[in-house]
Amino acid sequence: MSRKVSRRTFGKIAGAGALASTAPPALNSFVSSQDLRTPESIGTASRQFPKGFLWGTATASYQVEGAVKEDGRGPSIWDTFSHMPGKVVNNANGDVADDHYHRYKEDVQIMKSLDVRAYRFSVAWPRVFPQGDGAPNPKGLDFYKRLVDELLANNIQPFCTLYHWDLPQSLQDRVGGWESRDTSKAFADYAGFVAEHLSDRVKHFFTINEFGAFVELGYRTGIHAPGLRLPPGRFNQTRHHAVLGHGLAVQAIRAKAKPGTKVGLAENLNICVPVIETEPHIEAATRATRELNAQYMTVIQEGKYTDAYLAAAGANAPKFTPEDLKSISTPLDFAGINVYTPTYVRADNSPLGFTSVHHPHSFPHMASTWLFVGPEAIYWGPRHMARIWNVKEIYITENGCSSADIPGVDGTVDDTDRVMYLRNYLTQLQRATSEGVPVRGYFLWSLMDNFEWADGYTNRFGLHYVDYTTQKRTPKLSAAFYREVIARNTVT
Ligand code: GBH
Repeated sequence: MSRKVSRRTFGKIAGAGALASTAPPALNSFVSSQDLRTPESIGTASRQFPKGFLWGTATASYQVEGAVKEDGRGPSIWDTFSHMPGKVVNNANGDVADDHYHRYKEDVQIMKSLDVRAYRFSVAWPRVFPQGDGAPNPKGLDFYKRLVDELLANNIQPFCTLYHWDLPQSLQDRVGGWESRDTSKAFADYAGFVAEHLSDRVKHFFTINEFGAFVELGYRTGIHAPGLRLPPGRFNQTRHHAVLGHGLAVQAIRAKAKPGTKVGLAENLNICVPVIETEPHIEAATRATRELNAQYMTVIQEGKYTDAYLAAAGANAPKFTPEDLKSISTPLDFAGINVYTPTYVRADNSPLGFTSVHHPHSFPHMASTWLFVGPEAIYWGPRHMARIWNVKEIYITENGCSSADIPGVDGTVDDTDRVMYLRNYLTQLQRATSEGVPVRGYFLWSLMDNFEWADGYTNRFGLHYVDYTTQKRTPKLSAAFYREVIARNTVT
């Protein structure tokens, strides 16, 4: 006991300090202007977000809406896929999901209770064009008009995603989905049509959500709809058609929407984080970000595929024309990135000058095993976007996590791990904005628990717990946390 200070002794010393009229000298020498004994000293001005920072939440059509056969909606590839035995955990599907199609007014009220100022939702393409192309279905579009009106009446800005993976089944059947340029063109026509009819009330559109997920999982590994495992040549061509669809959609939206409408995308950028923040590793992470996003964000921003990607693909490289590249790289008004996990990168002497470092077995992750906790990703993601491609307006279009949420006897969910996750990511996001990285807003994934694709209903990402038998929504501890963040515009 001689040299170590026991906890109890330390408590006494600290208590004595708190009672004294001046702070202990040791603290004074580090902190000049703050009294650490007051609650006000926690969450100081240095943790503030810029004035007018837009706080929001996000969802996607198939994950929340349900009502899959209502008002003329056609089937999507996710209806088909989720009804195939063994594709989704517990053979779950989105037939009902959160029943948001009928409960959207209640859901706008739970947004209101968080005091979010923005909501990112997606339009189900097969509600608007049940066959993907051809005759539109006005009743399908009407749902989104009602939703948007409800949002605006509650002072919440609508941000509309046009493709969050629910491709009309008819396009898959008739032309092979994104394997065909016909789908790229049909997507542009649909996007233009929606923008024409919603841009009187929606000012921000995202074309496509996460090329890096739906193309890879749907057409290469087969874990997502349509469940294909294409050989490399056909697969690279599919990637190309997806970015082409994005570019053509940007042009169609510009042609049809009201002046002042802004258009961007929401990509799960492969975010390269330097293993140590020293110049060589930072430069390596910057090079890596271009190369590891070559098929999607890089070609969209630069109008060409990187030499390294084309060389590595060889005979399997996508076939394209110069006009394709021009369409793909049509300038955007803003970029959205979905931020979950980091890819750690270090500098080396290889031809490309970097290596990505695997997560060791002990690396912490959330309830979803892929969701490694790397808060620095939300600092480096926007920083790379601004530095590499000079993007002037950035949104975090998704960030959040799954947690093993189990309600207590009184129904509350104390998701302290989600609060920990969010606090750490927001701290890094604030670091970015404080350095002048132009991040304008943040959409937390998700407003409420929902259909988590191949994981069914097992992994919950919501700020609100959803009881799927009663459809009751209950705010979790993280909802109270997020409300405070918004109210104070600071990391709390
Ligand atoms: C986003 O994807 C989606 O946009 C959203 O719809 C989703 O609900 C949310 O995040 C949470 O997952 O099965 O091991 O191959 C995030 C990026 C990419 C993460 C694919 C899961 C599959 C891992 N996703 N990944 S694995």
